[in-house]
Amino acid sequence: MEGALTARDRVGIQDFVLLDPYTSESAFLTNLRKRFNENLIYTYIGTLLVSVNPYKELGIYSTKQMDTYMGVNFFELPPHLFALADNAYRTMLSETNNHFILISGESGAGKTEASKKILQFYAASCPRTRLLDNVRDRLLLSNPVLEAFGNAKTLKNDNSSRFGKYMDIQFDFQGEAVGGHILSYLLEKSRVVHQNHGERNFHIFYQLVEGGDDELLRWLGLERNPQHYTYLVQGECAKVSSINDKNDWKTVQKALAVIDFSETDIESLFGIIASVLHLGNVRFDADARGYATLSNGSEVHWLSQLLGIRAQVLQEGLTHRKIEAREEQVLSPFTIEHAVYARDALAKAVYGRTFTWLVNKINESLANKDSSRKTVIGLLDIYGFEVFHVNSFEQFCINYCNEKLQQLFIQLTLKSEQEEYETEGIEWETVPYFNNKIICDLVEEKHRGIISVLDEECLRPGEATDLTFLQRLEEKIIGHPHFITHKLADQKTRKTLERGDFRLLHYAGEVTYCVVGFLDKNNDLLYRNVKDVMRQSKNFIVKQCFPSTEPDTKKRPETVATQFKSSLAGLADILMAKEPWYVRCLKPNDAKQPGRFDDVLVRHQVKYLGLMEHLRVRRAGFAYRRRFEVFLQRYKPLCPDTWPNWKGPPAEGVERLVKHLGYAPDEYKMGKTKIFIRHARTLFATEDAYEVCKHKLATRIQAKYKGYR
Ligand code: AD9
Ligand code: MG
Repeated sequence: MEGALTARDRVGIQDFVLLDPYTSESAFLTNLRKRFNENLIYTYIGTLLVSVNPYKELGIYSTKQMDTYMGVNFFELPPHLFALADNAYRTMLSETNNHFILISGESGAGKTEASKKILQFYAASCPRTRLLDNVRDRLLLSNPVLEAFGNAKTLKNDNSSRFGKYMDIQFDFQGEAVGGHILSYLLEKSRVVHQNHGERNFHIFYQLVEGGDDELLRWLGLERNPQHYTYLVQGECAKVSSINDKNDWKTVQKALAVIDFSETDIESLFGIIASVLHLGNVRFDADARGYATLSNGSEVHWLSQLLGIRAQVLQEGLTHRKIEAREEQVLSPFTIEHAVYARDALAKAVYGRTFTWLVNKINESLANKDSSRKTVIGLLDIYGFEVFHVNSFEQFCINYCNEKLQQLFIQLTLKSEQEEYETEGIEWETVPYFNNKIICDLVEEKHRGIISVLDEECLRPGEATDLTFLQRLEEKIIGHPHFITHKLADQKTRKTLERGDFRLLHYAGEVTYCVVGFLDKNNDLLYRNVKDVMRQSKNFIVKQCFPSTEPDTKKRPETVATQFKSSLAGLADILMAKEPWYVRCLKPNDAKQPGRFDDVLVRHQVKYLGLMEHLRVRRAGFAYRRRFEVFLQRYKPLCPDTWPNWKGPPAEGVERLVKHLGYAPDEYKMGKTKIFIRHARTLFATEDAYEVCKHKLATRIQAKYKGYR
């Protein structure tokens, strides 16, 4: 029909590799927008999946959809998260190796949703034995529990992850999910005691107050009103229309029961959550000498009750500090300011340690008791890049983490891919890209990096302040193209920078950090006698979180940033040892609304995520590569020359094999040790042929045996 739109005009193309012209950012954006308007949120770049958050239910994750995608080759169906998950799963099974799925994108782009859908897909897809159904449930139900304790409403996302999560799903050789293991990264503890306007504390507090039954609240000494609690009202948005705290409470209760939480665990857990709320309501007055005393005893009464610590001991711990003077210990009273600080530090410590306990407890329940070898698929879902009006130490850590993941992506795709062509002697025209290593170094380099400078300042208690930290940065990092302060800025930039700020030009954009609180948050100190007080607790979990054997080191514990830096390095090692799959999530608008595709916003993300460069490398390069021996071993039944055994050099065998299969000369290249195949679909066609052939072989063998019987 003349004038009618073709389907391709309307819904765009499914794989950017086929985009024409493939170097045009506008064409890329147009394709994304077309598809988004048709509710087609997924598009491939080869085997990488680009996803745009629809901000509405699309009905594309049903069990029927899961069935549709199970066991089907990648390009046979429209792009979908399930296709990627299924392919990772089947490759893991056929090659018996480990994989991971890196889900990235900025805050609110849809990472956590994607990771949940993938987990649901695995839970539904692998073969079922009744015995292991429980593992499946536990894997699935660990999510609502961790989200309740580790997610919160921020200005960017009503369910923002405030911790990083890496989860290994373990499969046995039949492809059955047999266990899992979670690693968590740096929880944003400061949220327990402070929330910015328009943000909330962690979901669990509101769930308990809204959803806990009357008897439970009475037992915990809580009011059914979040407004009553200082720690819950600072953001002035205790109620959020998109969140149903009551229902979520029920889900968490059910989940805890499935993940083996005993009654004692649960009682202790909610005893702690309630204690944190009571702690937040502890007020201080000044006595005649100006020292802090408790305004009233009722909160301490409840704390004493719930934590199983004598009220007198608690009271002393909240208003005094123990100082060691020569041989003896002296109690030194706090000023009000100190007392507030110590109270908040305690609340953060108790919550943070309880979160760690929770992750350990879930891991116990997910642990696979069978020690036989397993293969894993790791799912990485961390906090996305975020920029607020005021950014502090927390954003610095979160954005640094995103910087590291971008670096990993670059290393695994753009850099190593191009280097491999070189070492294998494949002709190749280099694709330039922005390498953010320079920013990672700026943050983490020994002696000169921001973390090192911060740590050094933390070593000068009493002398150093947040502002001296800024001065040191200015002295040490002068001239770095990604670092600006008021002093170092040109006339124009200076106008937009406060004196107490520094600005980093991250891969994903500029962020201005306010240094206030950096030293304190990096030190994360808890007065020793407060720890001593907690050690007396009879609460089952607190006892484990503050063990009496905890080394009371004279040595300084590692700072928060340094610990985070090492745990991220550990994560990179874990990932580097596995085969990668990528989901790049994009946020279509800042209003969290369906049907709105903001060109400027999406273009910015396409740019900084390096999607155009990735497409260029994919287009000009090869989707698959296999060592000659591996390729030959698998596909040798497909060619009479190589079956049953090829005695000559492997490269020659591979050459015979692909010629026999009719590969076009342009479709593959022979490197020094590997064959390179241009399009994934060619390999999938070969894989299909192999499946057919395997089936025929099996039938022939069966027939032969029948003859013997
Ligand atoms: V953060 O870095 O943790 O702050 P995420 O994890 O990237 O962020 P999240 O997955 O939580 O974002 O998605 C934000 C919201 O977008 C969700 O709560 C959903 O309301 C919405 N969303 C995301 N993905 C989808 C989807 N595939 N379908 C429908 C979605 N809604
Ligand atoms: Mg998230």
